Amino acid sequence: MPKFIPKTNHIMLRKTFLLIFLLLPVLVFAQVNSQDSAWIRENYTKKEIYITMRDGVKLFTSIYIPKDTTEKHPILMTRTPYSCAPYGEQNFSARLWMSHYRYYARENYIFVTQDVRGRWMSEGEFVDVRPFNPDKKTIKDIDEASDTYDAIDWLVKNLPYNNGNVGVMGISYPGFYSTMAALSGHPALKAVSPQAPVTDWFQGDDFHHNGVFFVMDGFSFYAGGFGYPRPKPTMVGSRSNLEIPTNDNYQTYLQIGAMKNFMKLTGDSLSFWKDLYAHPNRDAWWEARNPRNFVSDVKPAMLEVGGLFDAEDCFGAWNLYKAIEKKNPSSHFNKLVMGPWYHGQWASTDGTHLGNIQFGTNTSFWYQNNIEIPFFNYYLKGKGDISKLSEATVFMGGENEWKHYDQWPPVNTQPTAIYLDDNNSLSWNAPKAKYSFSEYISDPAHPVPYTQDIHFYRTREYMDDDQRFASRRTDVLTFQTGVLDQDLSLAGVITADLKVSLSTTDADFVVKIIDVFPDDFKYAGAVPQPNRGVGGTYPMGGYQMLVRGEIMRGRYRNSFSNPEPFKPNKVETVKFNLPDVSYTFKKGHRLMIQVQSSWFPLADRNPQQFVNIYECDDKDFIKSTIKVFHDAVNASNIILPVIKD
Ligand code: PG9
Repeated sequence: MPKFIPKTNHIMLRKTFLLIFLLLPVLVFAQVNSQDSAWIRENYTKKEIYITMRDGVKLFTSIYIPKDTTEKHPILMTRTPYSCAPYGEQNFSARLWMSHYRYYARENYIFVTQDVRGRWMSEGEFVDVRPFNPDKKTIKDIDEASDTYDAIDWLVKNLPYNNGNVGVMGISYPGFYSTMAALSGHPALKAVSPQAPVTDWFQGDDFHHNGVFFVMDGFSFYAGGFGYPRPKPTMVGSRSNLEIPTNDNYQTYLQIGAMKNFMKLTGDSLSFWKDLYAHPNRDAWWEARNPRNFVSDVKPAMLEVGGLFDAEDCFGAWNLYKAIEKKNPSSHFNKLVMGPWYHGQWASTDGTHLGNIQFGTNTSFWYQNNIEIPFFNYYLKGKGDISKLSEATVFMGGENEWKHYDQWPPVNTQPTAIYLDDNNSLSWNAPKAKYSFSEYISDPAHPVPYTQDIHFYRTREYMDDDQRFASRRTDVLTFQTGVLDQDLSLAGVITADLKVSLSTTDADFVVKIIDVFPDDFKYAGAVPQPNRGVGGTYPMGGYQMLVRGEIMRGRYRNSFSNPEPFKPNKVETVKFNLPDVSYTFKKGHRLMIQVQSSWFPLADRNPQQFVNIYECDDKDFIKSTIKVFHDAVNASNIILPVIKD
């Protein structure tokens, strides 16, 4: 007779199995790691040196060298503002065995990490996103490209057993330094991979999207420590002495209030923070810090990599690739890889999901082993064949498949308008009503949250989070199609073309592209949902998945350099781009568009008056009644990059 297990134990049993299911990979990974760690320590030595730049400034450089002297080895370098740590020639970086670097180690790469000028143990003065100087005349004319040139020159001339080939790779801010490396012009530099590269901090990376300040990321990063002066080389990072309550960042940032209050908190010590306040509009200062202006005549092979759900530098990956593609001959090797990743996830161990959304396979491992490592092996070791790598390798969400294109956007993509219409609907045909609009009151005292949960920090998962919390707000407009009778695949940039009027003289506009799952949707099999606890499940039926969101400061509707006030109650066009997407709305799903005028505290609040947002007072924040028109005369629409078979 089968022994019946009491019901309560069934639950315990299920949780135990799930715990093992979740922990097993960790246990296996830990075992692999200890083997890799031991192997690397046995087969590598570490050197710490100063390399002297052309102007005499010395940059601290950490070098891991294979003990193998039977052949010459390639050099893979990262230049970083985030430190070469751990310092000390006996202390090895865990990245060598915790990340996919362990595969490069098995190929006997020489690893070089360098503290950029003015950071950590390097000498000199740090300048945020130091402008590239295309007209360097004397040894005093330096930039990050010349520092890279000087570093590479020393390495290939002085490192024993190097094969004379150098690659540079970096994620995020190190991605910016990778782009600058590509402009160095050193003949030994054969391959560069800017990954989620900081590219344009006004237009779409980290600090601003379309001129809207991303206050939570910016303040926590700069006031959290990065922005403080570093008077002399140090192994100890600068820390903030600000005591900011962070148990609920929506409440915290709302209570701090106007941007001028943040400046009071930071005081006079954060020079770049003051620069941001001094350049509220797109100007020459911002153009000088936009590498896209300088990426012509790029010599190394380029591999731009980014995450479709990257909350920090999704813009940089897409748009650096496009700029290099546009400014260099078609024969130049410049390829793009965009996966279903958060910021840097492609260099981690798990590319299977983000938040509640599953991607079916370990996309990070696939990318590492099929694209990045073969790319550097080909150009730095002359090993393998990279010719079969497509121009653009882009993961198609919704279908959960990698797609391989000869160009980006794909040749069969057709910009197609979908129109906001009456009854909260979306239509492929222009509205017929003579006069129709939807309206809401945007109240800066009660801004629309960017996520439904309470958090200490900005989450990664907001990029594909459930938007049902927003749909329920009266200050969020929601429009959706009927149930799709066939798949709808989008690949490329999305353009919002809104016809609006305000009762005030300025406002922001957020447009969100959302996949509405069927009410009976659920993922097959047990799936890890770490943000819902072990064995926790989230109601995926009816899930409103954020596919892409973007914000636009209305004052810049005609020019990012010359902002203009709205005339109250006059209908005007607010047209702006959302970063590229690669997503299929499956048959049985719906396409939803949400429109709102705040996204807090991701983005700073607009006082909704034409005032200097960096100087205005809390009392200047006022409500605005916003009308979004959808009629035959003023037909708000979203231009979608539809793949036509
Ligand atoms: N792109 C990230 C960042 C840089 C600077 C400020 C805020 C974020 C990063 O380098 O991780």
